[in-house]
Amino acid sequence: MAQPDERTNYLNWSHTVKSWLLTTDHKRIAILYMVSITVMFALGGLAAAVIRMALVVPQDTLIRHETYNKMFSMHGVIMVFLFLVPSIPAVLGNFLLPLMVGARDLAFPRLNLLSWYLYIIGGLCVVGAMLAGGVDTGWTFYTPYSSIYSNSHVTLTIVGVFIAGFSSIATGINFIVTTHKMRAPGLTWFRLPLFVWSLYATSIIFVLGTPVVAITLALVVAERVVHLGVFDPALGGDPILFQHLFWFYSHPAVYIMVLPSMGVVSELVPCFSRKRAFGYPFIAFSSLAIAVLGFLVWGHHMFVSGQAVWTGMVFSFLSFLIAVPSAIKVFNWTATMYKGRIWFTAPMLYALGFIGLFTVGGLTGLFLAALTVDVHVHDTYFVIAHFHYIMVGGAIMGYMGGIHFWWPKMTGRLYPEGWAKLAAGITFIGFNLTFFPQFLLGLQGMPRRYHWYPPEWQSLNVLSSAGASILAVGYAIPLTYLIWSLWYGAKAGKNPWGAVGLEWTTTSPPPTHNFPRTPVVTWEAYDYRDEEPPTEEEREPVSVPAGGER
Ligand code: HEM
Ligand SMILES: [Cu+2]
Repeated sequence: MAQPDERTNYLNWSHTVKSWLLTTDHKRIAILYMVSITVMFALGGLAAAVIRMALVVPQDTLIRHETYNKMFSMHGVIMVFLFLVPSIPAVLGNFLLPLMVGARDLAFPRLNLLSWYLYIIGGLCVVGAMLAGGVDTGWTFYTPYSSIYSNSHVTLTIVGVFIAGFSSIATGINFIVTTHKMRAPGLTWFRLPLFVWSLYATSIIFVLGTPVVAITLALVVAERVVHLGVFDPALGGDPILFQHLFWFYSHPAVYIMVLPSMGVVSELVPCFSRKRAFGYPFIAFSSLAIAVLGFLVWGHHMFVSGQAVWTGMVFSFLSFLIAVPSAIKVFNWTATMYKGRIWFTAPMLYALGFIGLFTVGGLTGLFLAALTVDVHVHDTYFVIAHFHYIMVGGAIMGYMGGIHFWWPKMTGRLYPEGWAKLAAGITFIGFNLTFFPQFLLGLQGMPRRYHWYPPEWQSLNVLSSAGASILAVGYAIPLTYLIWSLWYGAKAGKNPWGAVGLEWTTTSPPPTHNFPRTPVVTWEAYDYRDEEPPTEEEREPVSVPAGGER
């Protein structure tokens, strides 16, 4: 087998800083994003560590309450806007979409580079605001606190989130156009990998939702700076209007965070069960259904805001509906595994972790969607546990699974599988130990965002903090061996998992233009007919000269 690193590929054709900072290659931009979001994850994680340390004792001995408020705000803002939202789309999506559809790049390569710069500028504003003294509004920026009373760095933080929002919009437009226009000959919509469907659905939310939050946040700044009067009742405004506008984006945004992970899991499960994906069209359309329904349920965040009870009931009902497409996915993954020859690789362990933990998150979402239950547990640790089960247990597990699955493709190197399995196990245990006690705390009435609590809640809080330290170890191990593998890892062939999908037909790491010739697709998605992984020759695509078709 020809060793990939003997030829030029997207990584080694030039090593200059300029060739990286001015690249329009989707694969290099994906790497730039991967490095930047990892830094953000570390910053957000640091804030989480301070929060959990402070909560070990019922009274604050470690930090003052202003600092505590700033820590959870910084944690939320960074994790949501600068880590989870861009994570899978901007890293794995950027890298894989053109490879998966058999194209040379995204439709608008320079827009792609611009999106990274916007992300960096936005990120610098947010980090700058943190360094200048921080923000204390929570990631939700609720008015009138954010618009009138807070004397922290609300404006700079919002400017950062606003700018980073445009990077999401640019990515969304790029993905939508690429999926429509750049598919290789023979790659019909229903032959697309399910990951592409999930990116497509996510992109719809990017394009339709992000402008709303951008405008809303811009209005908060206008209100702070020139006292516009949109949210301030004294000036004829309405503070509840902010909540409507904010959640109109931010509920769909939770699906920005989890849909791409679902897409990753839809790739991993068939590959490591050596079976065709069960119910392909259902998985594909449930992504679109989630994208559409996601825009109709925002009021479930506002059950106790004083909105009419009838309105609450409608939102409650609609929120139950959105669980249906999520459940369809879980059902189909399970059915795909049924009677499959399951191969317990590290990526598959993460995928299994995703399925279990996402299900817990989704089911507790239904508790919260029940109007009468939510009145009791709104703004308690129950809500915190719910969304961490989905965003950490789900979205981040999916991201880790995807990184482990495609790492050999992205870098041309293999990582030590034993360490990877160990890390997946530690993550799973640490995660549950951190967040399961929070369900119990929430049910006992512990409110979120408080740093003082009665002593009877201490043991559960200590458990949670202990779990967080284990979780941190679970994330530190992959960081170490993945970096290690860049120099010392065994060389990866084209297709170490015997997976189907166009990205596995090119060398690892891929050449700058992805495929020597434009591939022609003659097979259906997830064509895992044999129990044994197929050989490389069997998966070699039929080829026509590059550019010959379009
Ligand atoms: C089965 C689908 C889901 C349902 C029915 C559901 C329901 C709910 C409800 C009713 C709340 C409001 C609770 C309250 O504030 O009192 C909530 C909060 C939340 N959910 Fe979900 N959810 C679902 C899925 C998700 C997903 C997929 C994510 C993330 C990827 C997510 C993230 C969040 C977040 C971040 C909050 C809290 C926001 C905040 O107040 O800071 N949820 N969920
Ligand atoms: Cu919601």
